Amino acid sequence: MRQNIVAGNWKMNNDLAQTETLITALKEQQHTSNAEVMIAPPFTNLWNAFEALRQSDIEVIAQNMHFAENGAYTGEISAGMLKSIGIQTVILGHSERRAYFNEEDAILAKKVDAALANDMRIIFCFGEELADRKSGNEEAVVERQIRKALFHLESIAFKNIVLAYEPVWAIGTGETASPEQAQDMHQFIRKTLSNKYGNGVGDNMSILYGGSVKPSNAKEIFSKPDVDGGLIGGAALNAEDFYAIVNAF
Ligand code: G2H
Repeated sequence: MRQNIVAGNWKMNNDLAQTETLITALKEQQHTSNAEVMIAPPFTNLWNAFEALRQSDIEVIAQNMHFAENGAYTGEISAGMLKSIGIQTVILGHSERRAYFNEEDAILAKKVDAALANDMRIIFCFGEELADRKSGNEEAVVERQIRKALFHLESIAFKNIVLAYEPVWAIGTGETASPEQAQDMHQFIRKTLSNKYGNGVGDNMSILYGGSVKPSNAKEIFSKPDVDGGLIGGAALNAEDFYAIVNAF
């Protein structure tokens, strides 16, 4: 079902001691909204974070995984490994994975299948680059990213998927899509899903916005009818800022 979600993507930040400090600060924050809260620390800190937050309402999630179950994939982590330490949700398709690690649509489709086969929930990220928006191709690019990685699935699979629209030009740049730009694209995404699978899938999909969300702009972005929350990078590294965003509904 559609729900409000705020997920903190720590990216490659925070060693073990820093993770413990940030989690202590997160636990001291008041949670006054109805948003589900998630944090995605680096792999090395997942188990400690999971243990530290076991009794809390913060879900610890992973930033990535490999599509294979196991085998000769040096440096990689499988869905089964994540599940074995209690991780239920994984971010897939982040633009940094696409840009720096050559994760193309076909690879992402395999990762999606592997996560679903392991009963994991997915936060699936996508979004256009600046050149796409400048040439008016943002909807075509987003439609293609969704179609190529997800449209081989049965509609039932979408129960375990959350979408995160992250325009690449707004990631870590300080530049944010305007609330209207986010709303327009989220509405388009919902319509794209409904056209393929029927209104049930489109209407029930949680669609997050990501890209330089901060305490000062979260409320306005989250107030848009088709925006169900955010995937937060930089501002998730500070507990007060993160909870200002969590509570911005
Ligand atoms: C987009 C976002 C989190 P930031 O990558 O996924 O990062 O909020 O730093 O733009």
